[in-house]
Amino acid sequence: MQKLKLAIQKKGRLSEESIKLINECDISFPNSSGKLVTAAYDFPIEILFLRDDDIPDYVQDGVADIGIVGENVLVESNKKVDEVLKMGFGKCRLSLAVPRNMQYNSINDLANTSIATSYPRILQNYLDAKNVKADIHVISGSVEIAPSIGLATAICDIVSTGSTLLSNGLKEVEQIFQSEAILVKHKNLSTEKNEILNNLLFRLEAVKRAQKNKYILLNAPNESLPKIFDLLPGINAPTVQALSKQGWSSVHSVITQKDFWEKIQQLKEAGAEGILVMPIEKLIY
Ligand code: PRT
Ligand code: ZN
Repeated sequence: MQKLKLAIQKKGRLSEESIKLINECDISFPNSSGKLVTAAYDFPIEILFLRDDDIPDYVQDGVADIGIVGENVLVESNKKVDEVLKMGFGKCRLSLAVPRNMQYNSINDLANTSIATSYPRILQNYLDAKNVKADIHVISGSVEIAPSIGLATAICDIVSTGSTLLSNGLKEVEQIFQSEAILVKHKNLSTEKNEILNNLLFRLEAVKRAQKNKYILLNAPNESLPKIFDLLPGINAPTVQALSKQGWSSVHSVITQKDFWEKIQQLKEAGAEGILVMPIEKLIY
């Protein structure tokens, strides 16, 4: 039987979350430290541990069938692969930043300056779209020190919390690209491999959906139920069971993580008591 080859980052910001998500799909593999490739025990998949920059290339060439990589790396690489699923982690942005004391009103202020970056392609596309000509200085690491050593006027780099910019005396002036980890696939997978991928996607989606929702149990007097039902659209109508306490019911439902605290408050105000909230492991529609 064929195995689907999945490339993930060997060591770095996406490694832990990638492995965690695979494990949550009930796919386990031996401790991988130091290995380039390992096979899962309980799913027809092989995991390749690579540098993130190599993943788009490997997937394009079919050395790996699928891969998890940052959209920033993928777009910069310009490799031909299909995007399958946004993973919901590794979120960051690619931004332009300048020294804090520089007057900055618009991107036109960067015309004819030099900008240091590890993302020349994305930056060039952005500058072209804005009709700004600047000299792009490609460096592979520690981009944030370029202005202070006189290498460039501005930088274009990944920002997450902004603390790296702050501690280097820089300010973020334009966000040019939003990124998160994404699952990509080789353009021509065999039917058999596509089938394995679909099984994996079914699991991944159930896990991701579960992470976005919570299971909720509450008690309420029967006269409050109509108001409570209005607050609980859920995936199905909520389950209602009579309590031994006369005139009271227990309600079970699923609510989204997004507006969770607001909903709990509203449920309380509507008469709910003894609200119990639990994580969901898998959620399948
Ligand atoms: O060794 P390998 O080549 O595999 O790893 P790498 O060092 O190239 O990549 P790594 O592990 O640093 O990042 C992998 C991916 O994580 C990136 O391609 C992004 O898609 C994503 N990601 C998410 C980030 C960040 N957040 C991030 N904060 N990548 C880098 N950073 C760096 C950024 O370059 C800057 O130096 O963190 C600094 C800024 O962070 P803040 O929080 O100070 O703003
Ligand atoms: Zn890298």
